[in-house]
Amino acid sequence: MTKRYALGLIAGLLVAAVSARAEVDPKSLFGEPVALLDASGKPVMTGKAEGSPTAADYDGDGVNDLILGGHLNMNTAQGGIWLARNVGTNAEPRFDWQNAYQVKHDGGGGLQFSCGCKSSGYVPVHPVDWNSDGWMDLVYSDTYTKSWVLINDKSSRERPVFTRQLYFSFEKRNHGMNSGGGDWNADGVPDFLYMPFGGSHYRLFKGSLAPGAKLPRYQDGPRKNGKVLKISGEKSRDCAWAWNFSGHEEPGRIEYVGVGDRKKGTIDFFVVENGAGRKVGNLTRFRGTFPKLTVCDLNDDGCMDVMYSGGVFAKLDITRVYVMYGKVKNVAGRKPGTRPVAAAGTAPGRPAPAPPAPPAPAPREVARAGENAEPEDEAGEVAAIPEGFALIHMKGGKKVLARNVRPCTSRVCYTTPDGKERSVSFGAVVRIQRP
Ligand SMILES: [Ca+2]
Ligand SMILES: [Ca+2]
Ligand SMILES: [Ca+2]
Ligand SMILES: [Ca+2]
Repeated sequence: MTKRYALGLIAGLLVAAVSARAEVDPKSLFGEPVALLDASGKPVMTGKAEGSPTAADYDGDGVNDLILGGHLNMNTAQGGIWLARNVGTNAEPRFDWQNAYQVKHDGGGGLQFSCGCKSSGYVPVHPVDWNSDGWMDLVYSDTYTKSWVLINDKSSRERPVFTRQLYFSFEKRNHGMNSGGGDWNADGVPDFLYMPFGGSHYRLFKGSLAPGAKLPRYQDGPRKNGKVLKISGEKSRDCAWAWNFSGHEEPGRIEYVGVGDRKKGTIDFFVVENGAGRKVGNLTRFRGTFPKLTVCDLNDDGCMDVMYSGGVFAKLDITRVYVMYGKVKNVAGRKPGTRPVAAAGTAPGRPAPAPPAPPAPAPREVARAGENAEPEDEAGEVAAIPEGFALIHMKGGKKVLARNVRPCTSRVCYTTPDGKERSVSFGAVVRIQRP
């Protein structure tokens, strides 16, 4: 073998190795779809056509709750937004859909609006903190006329009432103006993606995170403030949510999860490289038509997850809500007052690239033997909840300090500070407060 030939061979192998690494196997990034469960352990069936799910901790108990935009039922063009508390844990969520709260606004009426027609209007919802006051606000779209911001009036954590203000008006009212979200500019902060005219182009409203804020806000309207993202080739036209899913994103590369074929219900993985888009592969298929998806870290394990639901004119059974838990650590830890840490060689705010990891067991609340717990004082108030513990607020005002709080056969089980195993019915728990 000549020296020149050997060098050429090595160079060729290196190129092949780099190319092989650049191509992601989308299915390796996520677990199999899991149907979300209700408080009794049965799959949540929303009964809301074209349900668009996401999650955030709206009541501030440290556990992510379910947020769903959709139609009032399976055969109407009227839309609304519902909140369902997570009465389980982040690792083992149970959503109290039976007592889902329909979002109210401006004086207390249930928010209800036309979202176009019965079969194609949907209500994407984004949890935000628009005014950085620590209370969850919402951004939503009615698909056909406008996007709106709902500002939390801070009257109730559990049953919030919002004041509605215009985000921006759409350019026409005779087209389905779709939308998506996630991080499109590689700064680690979710953005709002406007996909007008059935996704004919993408317009980006950048997200920002105030110091100490847990939820972002987006760049202000009007519509023309959004920057057009030029993407040639294949792209999702219904719903597109970007993130550094593989942990390997480089400058000029965007990974996103989108609805591929809405009638077949396919949810696919796409990559944009220097403005050229392509579908890398299929992730899953929703059983009904018109699925809608979002990305969020539902189980709060630092790996971005994909949530989806959908269905119209169909049996309730179709309206389940699914999550595909992410397997790659790609969400920077955000504690109050901190920002995602920029790693060397990555864009600001990006977590350090990490190779796809094997599925890790979902994080559990670890019981720490011998840890001193703050006792309840006479007034029933606990000054500070020690790390690893939660405060269970019971009906009637009783509060119990507990660790290892988890759902178990339609009850809430927990361990007392002195190590005793106890349980209480879901119905007796008002909320679970974490430090
Ligand atoms: Ca919560
Ligand atoms: Ca707020
Ligand atoms: Ca961003
Ligand atoms: Ca996750």
